[in-house]
This record gives sequence, C-alpha cells and structure tokens, in this order.
Amino acid sequence: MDYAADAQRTDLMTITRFVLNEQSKHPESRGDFTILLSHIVLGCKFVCSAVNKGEEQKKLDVLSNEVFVKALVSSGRTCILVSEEDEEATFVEPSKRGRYCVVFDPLDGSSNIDCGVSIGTIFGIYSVKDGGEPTLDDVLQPGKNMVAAGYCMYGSSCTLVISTGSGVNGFTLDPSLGEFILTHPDIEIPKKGKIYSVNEGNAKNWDGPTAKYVEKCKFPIDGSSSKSLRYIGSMVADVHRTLLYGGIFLYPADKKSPNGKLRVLYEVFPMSFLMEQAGGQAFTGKQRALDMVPKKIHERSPIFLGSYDDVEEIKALYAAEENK
Ligand code: AFP
Repeated sequence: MDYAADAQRTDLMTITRFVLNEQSKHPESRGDFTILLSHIVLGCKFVCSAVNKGEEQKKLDVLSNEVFVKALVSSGRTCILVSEEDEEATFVEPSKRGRYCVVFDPLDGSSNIDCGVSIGTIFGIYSVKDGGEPTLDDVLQPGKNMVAAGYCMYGSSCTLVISTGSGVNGFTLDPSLGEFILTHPDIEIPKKGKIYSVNEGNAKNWDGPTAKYVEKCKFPIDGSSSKSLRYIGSMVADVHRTLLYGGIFLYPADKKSPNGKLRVLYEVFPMSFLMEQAGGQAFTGKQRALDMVPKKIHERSPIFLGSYDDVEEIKALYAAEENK
C-alpha cells in the first residue's frame, strides 16, 4: 500500500481550509474575508448545478445574478456590488454592510450556454476606502488595489481559480462532497507559450501593432515555430487555458470598438490580477492593465494578457509605434 499517496488523498484541502490557513498568517484578520468567500463559493455551486441541468441562457443569466447578489448581501461583509447584469451599482443597506466591494460577471460567455461550451463567473474584491459613506469611488479603484480576484469555470469540471495576492491556486468541485478541493496549487504560467488566442474575424479593423503581432505568431521571422490559434470566445475558458498552458489572450481595440469589448472592472482587472500573480503580464496597449483607474463601472478596455515573454513582444510593438 502506498501510505504517502493515501495520506495526500485523504488530507483534503478544501477552499475554506485553505483560506483559513492564509488568514492565520494575519493575526489582525477577523475572518470577514473567509465568510465573504464562502458566500461566493455558494453562488458558484448554484450556477454550476444550474448549468449542468441545462437551463436556457436567458434564465441562467438572470438566475445567476440574483443568486450572487443575494449571497453577497446576506454575507453581511459587502457594501457595494457591481454586476455586469445591473446597470447601476448596488449599495448594501447599512444594517447588512461590511467592508468589501465585489465586482463580478455572474455568467461570462453566456452566449455559449446553449451549445455546451465552458462559461464562468469572474469576480474581483476591493476593500472599501476608510471612513464615511461608501461611494462609487470605492469601486473605481485601479485593479492593483484588489485584495482578491478569481473565476469559476463551468466546464467538463467545475474549477475555481483564485488569488488573494500571494500566488494563484485552483480548486475543483468534488460533486460527491460538495466541496472545492485544491487540485492546482501555486499555478505559474509558462514564461513563453505556443498559443495565441484572439477573434481574428475582427482583423480588418485592428491597429498596426496588433496586426503585426498576430502576423508574427503565424509567420515568425526569427526562425521559431508558428504559434497555434485557440479561441473559444468565452473569456474564462480562454484565460484558463492560457494560465495553464501559456501563450497570449488578446482582445484588442479596433476601428469599430476603440476601447475593445471587455469590461475593466469584472473582466480585465480580475484576469490581469491572476496573470500577474501567476508570473505573467497584462497590458492594455498603453499601460499595465492593473494601473488603469476606471471612470465608469461598466468601462471597457483593450487587453493583452498571458505569458511574460509573449506580452513583452506586444509591448515592444506598441512602444515602437509610439516612437515613430
Ligand atoms: P458573451 O457573454 O456575450 O458570450 O460575451 C463573452 C465575452 O464577454 C468574453 O467572455 C469573450 O472573451 C468575448 O466576449 C468574446 O467576444 P467575441 O465574440 O467578440 O470574440
């Protein structure tokens, strides 16, 4: 009998246990974050179950949003919520308020639901700025101020990937236990990848540096092999693959959409936070993505994120364009 392997298999590191371990490193911590996270996990389990039952898109979008809003408010640890589904931010009533702001897309990639492609929930968490009534400024903070970010992917398995600012860890839902178990400890993105991921249907409207970069992926001039193209059209699935296998995910600006398509607060920031925490980079075409200061809650930004060296290349092309 392999006692060592069995010991590992039976010593289950659930997401709650993992976060409590992290919490014990901060003696001042009161456990609020652990409580908040357990409510996010509940929302993820609900959506996972609804997706598996094959609910139709419209219903699932609305249901997922309702479940997350209710779970977050009832945690008693939030004060402002920004959801992709709601035009306005939700200010939690004073009796239920806590010190966290949560920005989230309850069901990203939902146009893929009806054909069974992987979709996901994306979230980012800020601490409310000190003192006074919470205001929109509490969520209009640069991404680098997030205290945690993550996503849950509803695919062949249900995987929750999270960073609280010291590395990235992945947990897989064990349906028989109803628990997320640590399956991907300390995720590090490969320094350079062999895959690029972009909607090439928009190529005719791209700017020079993006067009040049994608051309180089297909026809490298330095003798290296061409990169493979993989594009699902569901950010969580495309970013998850990029995180595990390396490479680059691009949603650039184009002539029709000068700010790209993806939303800063609940798509660009959380995924950029995870990429940096895993050793990669995230760039907007102008600056480090996490340095942006959003002016509106549903603002969009172009984004290039992934392996360190691959993002370096696109940064060099934009720098060269600027110095022309
Ligand atoms: P939907 O939620 O409408 O399916 O959009 C998904 C998404 O916001 C993101 O998950 C994808 O990366 C991106 O849009 C795909 O956009 P294109 O269809 O323009 O490639």
